[in-house]
Amino acid sequence: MWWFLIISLLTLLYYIWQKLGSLGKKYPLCLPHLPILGSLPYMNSSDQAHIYFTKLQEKYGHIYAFWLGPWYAVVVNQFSLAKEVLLKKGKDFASRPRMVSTDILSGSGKGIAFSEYGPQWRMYRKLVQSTFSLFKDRSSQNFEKIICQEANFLCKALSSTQGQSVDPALDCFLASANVICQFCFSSSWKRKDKDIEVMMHFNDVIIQSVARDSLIDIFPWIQLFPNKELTQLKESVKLRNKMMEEKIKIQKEKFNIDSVNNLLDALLKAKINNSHLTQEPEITDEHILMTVSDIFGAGVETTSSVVKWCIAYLLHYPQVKEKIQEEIDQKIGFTRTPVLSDRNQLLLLESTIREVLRIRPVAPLLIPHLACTDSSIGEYTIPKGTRIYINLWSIHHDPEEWDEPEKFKPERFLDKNKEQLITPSASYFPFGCGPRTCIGEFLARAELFLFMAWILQRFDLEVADDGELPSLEGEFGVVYQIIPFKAKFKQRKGWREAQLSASSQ
Ligand code: STR
Repeated sequence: MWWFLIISLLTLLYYIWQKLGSLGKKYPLCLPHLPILGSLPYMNSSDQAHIYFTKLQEKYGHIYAFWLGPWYAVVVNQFSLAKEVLLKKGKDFASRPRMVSTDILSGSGKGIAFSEYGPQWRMYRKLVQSTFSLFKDRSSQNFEKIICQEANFLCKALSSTQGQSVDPALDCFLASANVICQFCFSSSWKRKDKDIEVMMHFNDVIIQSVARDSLIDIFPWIQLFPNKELTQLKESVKLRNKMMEEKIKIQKEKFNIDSVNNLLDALLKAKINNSHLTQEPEITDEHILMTVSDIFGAGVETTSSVVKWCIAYLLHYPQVKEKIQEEIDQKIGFTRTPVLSDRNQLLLLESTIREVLRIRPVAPLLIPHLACTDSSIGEYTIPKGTRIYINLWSIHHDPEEWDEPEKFKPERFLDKNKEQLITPSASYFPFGCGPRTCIGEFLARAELFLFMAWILQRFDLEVADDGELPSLEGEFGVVYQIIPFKAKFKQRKGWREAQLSASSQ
């Protein structure tokens, strides 16, 4: 009897304390929820998450909350609120939730992409940023040179298909993998290396299972039971780590502290320099592995995926492709290959890439953020520990900001006279913004421009023999991947003739 009274009293006190604590505070509208399961029973939609979250705005407004099992989460669908989260109060929301899947991938929160906000994350990010400067303009190993070399291999591989229907995935993957591989390890793969296909496969598994709120990320105790998805993820991560460790081992043998040439060298040097400092964050072999693997994974998957989306859209809109080619013919012709400074000239190509990044953002929900302190968004209180989903998809498709957002219209990124690139709405940040903004944006933009310019100078893109256009509906994951498709890459007449006349001279 007594214990019953005491428990009731304590419950009542707790309830009153909670109520008092939230007095005067306003929380975002929340989806209905039950104990333990949270809002999950009310969220059974067949739509992909970013589309479902976009639709929920009609009922709940631009910002709303839900319970992902035991986790309180807030979805932000509007540019001005997202800017507050990412920029204005960037530091309040710069952490990442710990999840079973990301812990498996990142060795329990090491590396950069999925690690908590703090001195360790900052140090690794800075190390990567300073390594980028080794590849700037004047250096003998500058990015432009590396990308053009890979663009050349990519075009050679496409020409060897002799205009037959092929899936360009492997060649796009190889091209972006080799750019980032030279940045990380000063080495590259050959097309016939078996590793490439293996890597492409395990990357797909990782992308489809990491940070996408599968049940193991909501109820961690589920991992105590046999789980196929989890086993597959663990196997893929093991394979990835093995492959990266092999690369690291080879590069370590060549390491010379006085000649730092790539990311791994920079990390190894920092490890030696830090070893006698007790206050600096730790640099262990596992941290190095995870940092390099993050940069590698981020560099490969994102670029190759966008190149494929660009090809797919140009197959759907051949008139856009023709106009880009006219511009290439006029401004470059066939006597030389495209370089980065052509970006100021090939405005249609640039605007097409920008439009592809708008209409099919690489990461439609970014990577979930975590409030590291009590804070607010707009008029709403956000308690420490809240997961924040920025719905980039709805921000890029907001009808208040974009004219006919569902339509593919590259010219929206050009001024009236089509002479200058513009950003018609601020509601656009394909690479995120704030403290966690994409670290490789300039590299990605350079790769996208050069790969596409090289391809379109040489090839006409045609629909595969079966007449099927690529699906423009992708597969939801931490990267919004396109479903595999085939296309024909036919050498352009002008290019062929220019080659013949060059070889006869
Ligand atoms: C791809 C697969 C892999 O092997 C390793 C990683 C880790 C970094 C991830 C990357 C992934 C997917 C794309 C991410 C990137 C970090 C930043 C990038 C999520 C899972 C984006 O935000 C698009």
